[in-house]
Amino acid sequence: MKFLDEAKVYIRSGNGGNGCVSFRREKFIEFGGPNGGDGGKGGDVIAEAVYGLNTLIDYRYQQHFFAKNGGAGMGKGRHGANGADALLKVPVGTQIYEEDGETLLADLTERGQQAVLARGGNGGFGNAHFKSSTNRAPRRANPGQTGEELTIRLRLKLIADVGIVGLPNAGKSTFLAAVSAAKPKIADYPFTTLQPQLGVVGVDGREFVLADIPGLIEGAHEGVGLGDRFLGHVERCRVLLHLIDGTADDAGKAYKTVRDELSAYGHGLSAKPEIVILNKADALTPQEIKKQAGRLRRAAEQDVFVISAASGEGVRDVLRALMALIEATRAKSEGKREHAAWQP
Ligand SMILES: Nc1nc2c(ncn2[C@@H]2O[C@H](COP(=O)(O)OP(=O)(O)OP(=O)(O)O)[C@@H](O)[C@H]2O)c(=O)[nH]1
Ligand SMILES: [Mg+2]
Repeated sequence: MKFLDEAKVYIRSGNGGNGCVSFRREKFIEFGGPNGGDGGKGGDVIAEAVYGLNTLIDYRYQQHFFAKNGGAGMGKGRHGANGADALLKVPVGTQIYEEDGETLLADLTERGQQAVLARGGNGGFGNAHFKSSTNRAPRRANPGQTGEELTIRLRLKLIADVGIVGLPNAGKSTFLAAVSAAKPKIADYPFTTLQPQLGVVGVDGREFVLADIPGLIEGAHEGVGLGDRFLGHVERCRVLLHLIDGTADDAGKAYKTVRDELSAYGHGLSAKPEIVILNKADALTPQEIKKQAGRLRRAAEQDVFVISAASGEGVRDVLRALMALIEATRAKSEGKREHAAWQP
């Protein structure tokens, strides 16, 4: 399936049906009175987060979504039919913005969550509605209200527990392939990965979702390389997995380059808990490992893992550490939620 994380869509809700002007006409019944029914309500345009989608590619092919108009009211007090809603199914993690791309209309982060993007117009009142003691034969009815029409932008921000960041060629995709069933493209040239990839990782009977995003290089926040637009997918991750190529000249420098890009991007990325990994240990001598790990430890100011994504050496320990961190942050955010709910 092709990946697409931004889409522009035109939506229009249904117009309300017109009210009806009509009078009761029956043999032997004089002054039958008004009996024009109300118009039906126009359909809404609704977005719903559904399970099993991880791209907005469908919105490249269909970009117009119109809800149905309400039916007109009729004689004998009959109400017009309500117009059918138009439903936009989007992946969990989709944000919906106004046309400007900045005003957030809805953020669908949970499965089944819905948002009404455009409300259908109400139906007009039929003349039965306007009868009163002084006007017993009203000849007026309201027209239905018109629906809303707008352009919206959908932006998908994947919801993964862990986001892998690093320079190109650090072995991010190799790591994803080693720990999950995902089959990302792996090659020894930079920018092999052009789109985020997801994988589900099982460890000790529990699972988490891992996202591999395209490599970052110096100046990514200014658009160098593939830029930093894919960092949006890491915004919602609980934990960062920072992979550094052990065969690089200076692992500490490589680490700092990516950290600088994360801070320049902002959105709280640099404050996320991070696990730092020296990769490609199989291609290094023990002395080189020591030297590079030392540089990395000093740059990151924390302990580092030494692994080989290619041979799988050390990978299990990393997964365990990730799982523990994820659970710690989950507990924390649940605690926070409870606390927030408790406040009056
Ligand atoms: N020797 C060795 N090579 C590795 C290891 N991990 C990855 N590589 C190699 O490094 C190269 C880059 O690997 P990728 O997984 O494509 O790197 P990436 O970080 O996803 O790169 P981009 O997608 O371009 O950002 C490939 O040729 C891999 O075979 C490792 O543990 N040991
Ligand atoms: Mg890759």
